[in-house]
Amino acid sequence: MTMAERVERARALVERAGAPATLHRATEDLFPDVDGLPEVPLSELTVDGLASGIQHHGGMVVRGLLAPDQVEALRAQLQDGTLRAKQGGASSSEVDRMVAMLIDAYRAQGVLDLAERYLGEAPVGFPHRTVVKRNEPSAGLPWHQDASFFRGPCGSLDVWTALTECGRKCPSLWLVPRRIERILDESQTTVDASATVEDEMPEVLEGVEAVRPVLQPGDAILLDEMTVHRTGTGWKIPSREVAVTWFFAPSRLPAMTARPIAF
Ligand SMILES: O=C(O)CCC(=O)C(=O)O
Repeated sequence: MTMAERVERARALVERAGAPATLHRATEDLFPDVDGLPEVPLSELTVDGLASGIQHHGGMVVRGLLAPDQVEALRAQLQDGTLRAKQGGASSSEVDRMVAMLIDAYRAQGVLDLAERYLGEAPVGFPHRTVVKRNEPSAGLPWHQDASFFRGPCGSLDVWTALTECGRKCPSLWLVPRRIERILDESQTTVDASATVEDEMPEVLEGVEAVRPVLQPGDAILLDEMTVHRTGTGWKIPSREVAVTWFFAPSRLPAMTARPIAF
């Protein structure tokens, strides 16, 4: 599917969407003894585990979310650097191929199916938030919640997958391993650091320590728009490579200027 076809298909899904679909709720914490983020191999990832990780711990680590051959195929697309469609969906054949490859990999690994069961509907995304990227040390985001950018809670799912080792020689993410139910700074609309969020951090971190998972290629961090996180620290190599996709229920799509895409 080209990006234009994905935009068309998503338009139909969003038009058809009725009342907000029900997000899969974690009735209990399936990882009560875990202080940081729960970790499971992909073969043990269930929708209850996912809900528990995100809604009780602020996120979770999934080992081997992408297989080695999928990681290598995606990395091979990065010869010319980051591949990202424009917000409006303007694309190129390289970006179309990359998105198709990423979505096919998610489908083959059961991630699309899991996202659908968790979100309550077949998911859609945004073109500029479905990305395979190579970052250099100058890149990075400060502490934030994506709910600030999405203008409120929307029950999303973010899959942040390392394509190179991330955490020792280059950053993964720093995350607050607890559920935060309020938006710390609703006016944080850019990627600039927010003094309000910085002021809130001591309270947000009271009694817990921020975590910075060490990921092997193919390992992923799963989080949502309420998770307080930032780019990790510690660059010892020139670049890192990562695949990031935000999944949304069409009936709870944030009001963004970008046009959604179907997977
Ligand atoms: O990739 C990163 O370092 C940060 C990504 C992030 O925080 C986000 O997409 O919300």
